[in-house]
Amino acid sequence: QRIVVLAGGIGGARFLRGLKSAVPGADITVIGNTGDDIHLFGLKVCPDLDTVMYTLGGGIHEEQGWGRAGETFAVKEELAAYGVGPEWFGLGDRDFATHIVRTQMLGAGYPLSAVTEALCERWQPGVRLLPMSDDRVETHVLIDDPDAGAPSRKAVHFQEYWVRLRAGVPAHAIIPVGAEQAKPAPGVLEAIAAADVILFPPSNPVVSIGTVLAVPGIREAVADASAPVVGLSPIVGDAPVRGMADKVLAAVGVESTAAAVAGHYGPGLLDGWLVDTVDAGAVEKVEASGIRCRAVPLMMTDTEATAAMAAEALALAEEVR
Ligand code: GDP
Ligand code: FO1
Ligand code: CA
Repeated sequence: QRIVVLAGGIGGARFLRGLKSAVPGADITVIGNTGDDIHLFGLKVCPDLDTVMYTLGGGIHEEQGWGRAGETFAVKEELAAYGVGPEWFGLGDRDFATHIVRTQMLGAGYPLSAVTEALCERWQPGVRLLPMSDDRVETHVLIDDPDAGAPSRKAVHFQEYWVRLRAGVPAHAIIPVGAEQAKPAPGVLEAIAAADVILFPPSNPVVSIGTVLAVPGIREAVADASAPVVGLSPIVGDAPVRGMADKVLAAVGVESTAAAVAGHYGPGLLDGWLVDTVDAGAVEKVEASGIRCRAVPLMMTDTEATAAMAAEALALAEEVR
């Protein structure tokens, strides 16, 4: 069974762990969001690709959900001693090595997809991990500029909005800079076309899955694929389980409800949608829009619970096939 999963970081990675456990023999291709990528200290950091790679490869800091287990921060402290920032982004020593290897290979001319494959040789995530694109795409967030004299707005990198500002200021727009010119990475469109099932894990619908779909050709390929497309709601009880999905959904004019997120993807893209049991009231509304919907437990408390979610998603895919 060929399964294609469009994924962000923590939500995507945890879901993939459950999916692997639910269908051990499956051939899984992950199309990872690279809009969160940021250049720091001359290095290219790919948070979502790394979160998937470390989570499936056994290197993740489990409680935190991102970064390495057993991490130390000597390099960060030394940089701070030189007064070289930004200090708000926590790069650990172990993690730094990943970014050094990546940047070195990119500098030698390898595309990000080849670099990701090389990094995965070490981590053996058990899935084929593809960046959505080899081209640079950077998600920016439009916020109020408090330093300007007259009321005005400025765009900041998504990581600055999320990590430095903790999504504590209004987001007026989400801009995937470079997406329009980006091409899908080698293998992305082929994997979508050849898939038996396409899944949208409980990832951020705007800055993770939305950014992947913003690469020209990917949304069209998913819509045209012969495989059923089934998503799992990242919104439970009208709020994100973690993160800032409510803030970025508001920025694109979408309510933070499981039904509204399904409507945002639309029946042109989704054949099936899973909502949490607390949102069972949304099922009728989603089905009225032409998307098959079921209410099942959607909290990824452990691998077993997550595997059950993945099994429900695959069962719904069979139903709509
Ligand atoms: P990020 O890149 O680290 O933000 O990770 P993703 O974009 O892949 O996933 C983030 C989304 O996953 C957030 O909107 C969360 O609400 C959602 N999420 C996290 N844990 C859970 C969970 O246990 N259940 C559900 N349904 N959603 C979750
Ligand atoms: N998230 C934080 O909240 N604070 C950090 O300092 C931070 C550092 C970091 C370093 C490497 C990495 O791969 C991820 C990191 N993250 C950090 C997580 C990341 O910013 C977010 O989880 C996602 O990009 C949000 O989608
Ligand atoms: Ca992310």
